[in-house]
Amino acid sequence: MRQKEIIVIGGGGHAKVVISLLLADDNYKVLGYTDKSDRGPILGVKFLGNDEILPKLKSKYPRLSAAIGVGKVTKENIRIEVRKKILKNGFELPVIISKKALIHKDAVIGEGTVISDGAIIQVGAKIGACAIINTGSIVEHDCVIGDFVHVASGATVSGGVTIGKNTMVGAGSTIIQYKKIGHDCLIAAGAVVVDDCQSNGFYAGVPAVLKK
Ligand code: JB2
Repeated sequence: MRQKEIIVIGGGGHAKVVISLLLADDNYKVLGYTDKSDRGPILGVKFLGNDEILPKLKSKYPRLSAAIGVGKVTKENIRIEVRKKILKNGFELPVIISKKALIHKDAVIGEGTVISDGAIIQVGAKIGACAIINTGSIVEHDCVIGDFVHVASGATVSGGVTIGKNTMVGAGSTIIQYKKIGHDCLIAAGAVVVDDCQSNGFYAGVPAVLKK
């Protein structure tokens, strides 16, 4: 079997997880990672240089893919800029799914989305592009999750929930069924969301309330 060559953009905590998922997948050969500076080998994967090296890599490996290895979702979501760099340089942006995740066959997952170990994606769920469905989180039936959303480790998104683009669902939080969460929201770790959430809002607590 011919392995697909891939690089990871970013060399921090999320990149380490993405690299571990790729190393566990025989379909991929990880050539290295880029970052602003050398962070040393990550699980044996070498530093290639900063992102200025991307055009050179593309000409050397015309079928090269890239994975977004930057995880933070802030107001200025750097993942959006990293995606632009990847597409501008003509790299493919594959979906990366842990072999230890459970994905229903009818779920739809957009390009560049990363699904980590132990995540469960249920029937009818639709996940946009470049999202992170992190370790041990649950996206229940018929949820619609926007581009660049990060469902952090251990969060539960109950059935029929919709989440707008760029929203961060904090670690261990719960959103009850059929609620509508806007874009660019921050749901704090451990929050329990029982009402709809407006775009750009920061919600925390049990039950979660809008914070000023
Ligand atoms: O444009 C970029 C760029 N911007 C930041 N290109 C490249 N190639 N690299 C970039 N970086 C690099 O991403 C930074 O220089 C830094 O080395 C790395 C981010 O590392 P950090 O560990 O700070 O964050 P992270 O986003 O990898 O991980 C966070 O988010 C994950 C989802 C952590 O909070 C993790 O604990 C969390 N699981």
